[in-house]
Amino acid sequence: MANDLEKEAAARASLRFVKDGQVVGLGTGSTAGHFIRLLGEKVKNGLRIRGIPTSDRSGELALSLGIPLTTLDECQEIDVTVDGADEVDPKLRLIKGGGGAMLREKIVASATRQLVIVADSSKQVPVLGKFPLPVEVIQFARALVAKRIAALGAEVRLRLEADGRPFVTDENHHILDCHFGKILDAEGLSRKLNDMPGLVEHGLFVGMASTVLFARGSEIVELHR
Ligand code: A5P
Repeated sequence: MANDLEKEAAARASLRFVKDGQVVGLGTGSTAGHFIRLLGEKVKNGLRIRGIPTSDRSGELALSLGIPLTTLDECQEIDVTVDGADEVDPKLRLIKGGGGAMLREKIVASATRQLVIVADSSKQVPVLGKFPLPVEVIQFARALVAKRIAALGAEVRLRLEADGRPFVTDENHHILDCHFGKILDAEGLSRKLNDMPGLVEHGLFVGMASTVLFARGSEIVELHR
């Protein structure tokens, strides 16, 4: 619960990065959900923006709040995106994808001028890797990719739903949660993963976040890259 209050506080602090007339990337997860709800209030009060959601569920939430949406087909330049993260290191490198949306999240982040990450204090880490790295794979290639990632030293687990069936992403792929332990070379690991055929995307976001807003109790800590 304390974490949820921090998540909401961080989301509230990010509102000042959103300006009238902008195209806004809408992240996914509980912290981004707070942001979308708060943004919905601003839209009701007259703020004119268009949102690009990073998941079906964020899109549905935004529409339910009256936030107008656009798509990457219509608009390839996003002014600002506000999204959550599972871990953030001191160089603002991230692990994302705990909610399974990192493929669209990374695409939207790559088209964004300013990526603002909002997070509770538990997400701030000295080194990435305690949180298992989510990797999205084409179902056909799942076992092969799992074997190749295991050869890099990770313990690899297929993400499952509560009923035991594989979790399926918005793009109809599966997710492998990869326990690497401390990731000391995030850039190098990112490159190795990017080179694996059948691997669609992974949750290492390197050099993408421009600002991170951590809430620690009622205080907001702001970091810039
Ligand atoms: C969604 O795929 C993720 O990248 C989320 O941004 C991340 O898991 C953080 O989620 P919470 O805000 O729910 O902690």
